[in-house]
Amino acid sequence: MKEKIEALKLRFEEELKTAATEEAIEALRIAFLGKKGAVAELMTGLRDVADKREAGQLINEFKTAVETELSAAAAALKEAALKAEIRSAKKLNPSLLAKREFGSYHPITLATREVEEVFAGMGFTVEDYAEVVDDYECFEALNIPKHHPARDMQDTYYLENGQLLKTQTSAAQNAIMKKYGAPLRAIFPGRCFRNESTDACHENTFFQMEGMMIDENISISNLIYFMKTMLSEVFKRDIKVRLRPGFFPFVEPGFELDINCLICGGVGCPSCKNSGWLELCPCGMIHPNVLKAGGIDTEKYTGFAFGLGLTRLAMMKYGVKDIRDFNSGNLKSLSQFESL
Ligand code: FA5
Repeated sequence: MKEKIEALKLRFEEELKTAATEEAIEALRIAFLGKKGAVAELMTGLRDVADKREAGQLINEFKTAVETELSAAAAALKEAALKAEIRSAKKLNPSLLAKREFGSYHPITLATREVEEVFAGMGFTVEDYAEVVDDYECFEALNIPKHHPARDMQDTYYLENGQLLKTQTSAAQNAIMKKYGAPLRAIFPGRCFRNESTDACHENTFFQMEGMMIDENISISNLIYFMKTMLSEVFKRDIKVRLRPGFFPFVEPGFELDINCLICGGVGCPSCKNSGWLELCPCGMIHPNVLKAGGIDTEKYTGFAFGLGLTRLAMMKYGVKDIRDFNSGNLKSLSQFESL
């Protein structure tokens, strides 16, 4: 009996080494501990043994050892499977699943974040400002007194208390100058409103991103450098731009910065009003009256400002032909940006 048990022990150890699956372990359990298994056979063989007590003890010890080793092997197998599952779970991107269930970022949000990142990398702070402002902030502080013809270009929606929905992010310039003083580098994206008819490149509600840099010796070269850097970082390819004189009462000199229409490649289409160019980012050197209104010492400091048309930038970046699609709430067109 002793020899038989020793032989079975060896066989068990050998077979256990190769049992690499739950099924193999279960088969081993049946082969050794099952009703017709090796241990049951040993028990039957007890009849013919002289020292039944000692043999019975040996069989029990063997049975316990087999049970213990089998459950340890099963536990080790489970742990290995769990570890493998955790390893493969790393490759799972839970945000993608969430996106599929809950929607995705709006392309204007994506464009805004990208531009913010570019300017943050160049030391600009990102500011937030109200959508409802007063006449002083939106016009007077910007060198646009009452009845100035420049107001005609920016009709908006007025509240009964005289406040208005801001027509331009420039409306925050005065408050931000007063908040930080000079030197100053800030960008401030925001929603703007204009009471005007819409077409493929005009909306009554759209986004701009204003930028201001005020310091000693700031010149047009600084302005051109920052505009070029922003455009090349955002579009990540060569695009044609043109700078031409532009009139805004709050800058002197002022420029219109246009980009070649990326929808039609410059031949002309409804997205660029058939001109091949899209007005994207007017800019200029901040007018001394505006600096003074913001409490800046004009003897010491100069600065530039720009008003980037963020919604138009998103149009060009993502190839959206009609600006009105952005506010349409049309999930079919907006869901295209899910993977961006
Ligand atoms: C302004 O709003 C000035 N505040 C910009 C500025 C800031 C100039 C600082 C100088 C210094 P404008 O009205 O051109 O300028 O608008 C700026 C940009 O906003 C336009 O080039 C265009 O890209 C975008 N934009 C203007 N109106 C609309 C509209 N109705 N729909 C969509 N985008 C528009």
